[in-house]
Amino acid sequence: MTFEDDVRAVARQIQDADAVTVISHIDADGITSEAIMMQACTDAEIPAQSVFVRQLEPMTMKYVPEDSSLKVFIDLGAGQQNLLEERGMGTEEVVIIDHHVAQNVDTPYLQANGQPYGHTQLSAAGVGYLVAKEMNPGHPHLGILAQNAVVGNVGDMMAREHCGLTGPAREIAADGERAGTIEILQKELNCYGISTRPLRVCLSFSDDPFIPGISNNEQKAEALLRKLEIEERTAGGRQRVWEDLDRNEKSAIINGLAQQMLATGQDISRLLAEHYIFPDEGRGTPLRNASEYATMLNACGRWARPRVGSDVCAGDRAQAYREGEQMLRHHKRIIREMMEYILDTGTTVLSHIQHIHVGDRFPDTIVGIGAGMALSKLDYEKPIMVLCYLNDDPELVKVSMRTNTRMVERGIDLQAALMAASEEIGGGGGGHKIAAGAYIPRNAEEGFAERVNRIITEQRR
Ligand SMILES: [Mn+2]
Repeated sequence: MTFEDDVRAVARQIQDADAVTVISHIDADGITSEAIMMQACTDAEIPAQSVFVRQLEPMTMKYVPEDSSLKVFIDLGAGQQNLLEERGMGTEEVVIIDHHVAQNVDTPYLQANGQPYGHTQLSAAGVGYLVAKEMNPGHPHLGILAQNAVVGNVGDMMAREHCGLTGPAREIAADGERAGTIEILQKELNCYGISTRPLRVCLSFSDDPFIPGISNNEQKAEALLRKLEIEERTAGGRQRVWEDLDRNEKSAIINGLAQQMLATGQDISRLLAEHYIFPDEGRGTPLRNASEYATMLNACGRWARPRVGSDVCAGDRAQAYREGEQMLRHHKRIIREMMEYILDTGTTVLSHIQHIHVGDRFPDTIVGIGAGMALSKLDYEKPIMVLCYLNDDPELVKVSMRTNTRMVERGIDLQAALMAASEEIGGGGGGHKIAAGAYIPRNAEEGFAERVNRIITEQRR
């Protein structure tokens, strides 16, 4: 079997279903995945409904209806097949579209997953797109679905490692380009917020790559723009964004940044990246490019309104779009408040990490993002650990850790550190080298930071 065979088999099983239930996850990849599958079912005239869950676990299995519909698990399921087995679900009742590591179980559930075939930079929305394309040849909505798929992939950091999408995910972007719904900008500055962030903010927030003298320093970013004689405002007084700049202005800034990096011996290989623009969206709006679009969807999901995001993906630019914008503003405000709280309160600094406990001041769903933002203003060599209480579980403490690419290059692996430290005390953790989280019992909170500090000390090269 090849990956293409799996995609085809999954598409056939969905096409043969009398009714479908899509079960998906609440982040940008999950929301776009759901939107793609729902559109694919509508176009194939299959009655479909959907369910969003924060995670697929014993507690949330109750949201999966016990009816005769085909259950399409997307962006989840591969690693939780035991739960499907325990529920007594047969192969005729389930398909899985995922990109997470698959569990080995006795029931051979049909699955489309690029991961075992080496497509490691293809998220669930990407696989869902391939299934949708297979279900409806000459698909009327392929251009929009390609957009959704690119947002899901970018939201799941599939463009990060190689400064752009690769493999099948890149081909999906090219499908969108052919359909006229995506514009691929090559060799642009590798930064976030090219459609909405004022220039100096956009430059000073970049930390991958880290630009000495510019990253974390808005005044210096402003000084560079002044030196290069680049206007920060339009004639009408509006703050300009990266997308407003012309070719010459862009190259002047890129050259200026490259010089600054080379002067301090930095590697400039990550200075440029590919961006994915949606030309039908208004300039200056958060849906104008894939990464900012993904932020809006994440905001909807994290504040328990994934359906608002899903409606935006399906094309609603009225009610749902307004609500999405509100969620985004709220999301950014609370994250900023959390960052200010961390900076005002100060972290407890150990030899190799820094930590802070925010109690129940902020929802656990944004603590990791706030931690990352705060770290950009703190000693970057010491990964930050933020602990918080969960309002729905008094027994547990959530731990979020963030570091940056420079420290990962020096051997830091937060996932390994948190997994080792939390498993010793009956907790559990996961994530990536650069960002990881764990849940630990509340009575093991004391001394946990010191435990992680010891592990991180050993990792440092
Ligand atoms: Mn995903």
